[in-house]
Amino acid sequence: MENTGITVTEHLLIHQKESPMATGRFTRLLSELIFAAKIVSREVNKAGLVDILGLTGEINVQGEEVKKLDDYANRILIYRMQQAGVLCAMASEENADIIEIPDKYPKGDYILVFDPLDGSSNIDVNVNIGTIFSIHRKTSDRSHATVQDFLRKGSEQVAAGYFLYGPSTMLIYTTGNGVNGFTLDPSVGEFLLSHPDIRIPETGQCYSVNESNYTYWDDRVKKAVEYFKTPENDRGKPYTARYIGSLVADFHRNLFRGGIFMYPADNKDPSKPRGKLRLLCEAAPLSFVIEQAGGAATDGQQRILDIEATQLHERVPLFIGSKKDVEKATAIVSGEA
Ligand code: P6P
Repeated sequence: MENTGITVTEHLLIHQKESPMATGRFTRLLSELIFAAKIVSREVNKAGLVDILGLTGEINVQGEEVKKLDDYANRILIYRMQQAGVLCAMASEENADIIEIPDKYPKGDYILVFDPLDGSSNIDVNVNIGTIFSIHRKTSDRSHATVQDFLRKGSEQVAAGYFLYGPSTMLIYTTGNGVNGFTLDPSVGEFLLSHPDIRIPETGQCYSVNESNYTYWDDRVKKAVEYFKTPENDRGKPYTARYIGSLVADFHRNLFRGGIFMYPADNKDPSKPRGKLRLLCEAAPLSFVIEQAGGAATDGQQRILDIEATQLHERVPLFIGSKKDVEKATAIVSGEA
């Protein structure tokens, strides 16, 4: 059993030989992400005390009202990461275009995509929210990164994970050698290894989906959701319904308890025929984590990590969680069962 209580840096050093990713430059990238997350965590934890819960009055590229904490988290991440000297460019769920690294800062060959504060609609009701991140290496020989450098398959990610701001602040991430969980100890300001080698149960006990979209689903999606609601399934009893409405929180619970999260395609909003969730900054990083933990993730037809993005803010249906549950849902949605 790995010795819990070590810091992220110590953990990276111990596993240096196993993970080609654990280079000094990657360690610097992760350290800067951690620094930014500590600042965001501090602000989230006092969000109820200062006038930061209101709206900025601005609208982001997704057409969603930007809450001050969203905007704050986005600015902190961009500021910290642009001066880290390890990125050639980054992209945020809050920004329409890629974010170049100013010439005054040194550059590296990592590419970072992030959702600065996912679950933002829950900020002012004090529900868990999170920061999701995805890391690629630039492979093109272009002198400057372009959006083309971001339009990759999720299987090419070199690392991915999320920070969860809840009763405790956690970091869950993978570099392709399993998944480890670290919990922030505010008294020392360090993320300490608390959940080594996380594995998701092969089948779960809960299903997570926003059933208010029922009338907008096609018949196969309705049949797949029904499978989890009735005793006519491989468990012989209904799964428990659990839906927080904050992707990171729902994902994190299912990662430890087992189960399936679904955000299917729906015809609710003609501008979002493939559902609401974004491929590059939500589905792909969480799919890397779930597969490394022994789970699975599809868009109802194919493996999320096999999908090559065609645009920066591409949306994708998402079925993610316990391997057997995702396989069953995918078989039904794709018409194979
Ligand atoms: P709905 C939050 O805004 C978010 O992007 C995810 O965190 C969450 O899973 C989803 O939207 C909830 O969407 O349509 O069920 O409210």
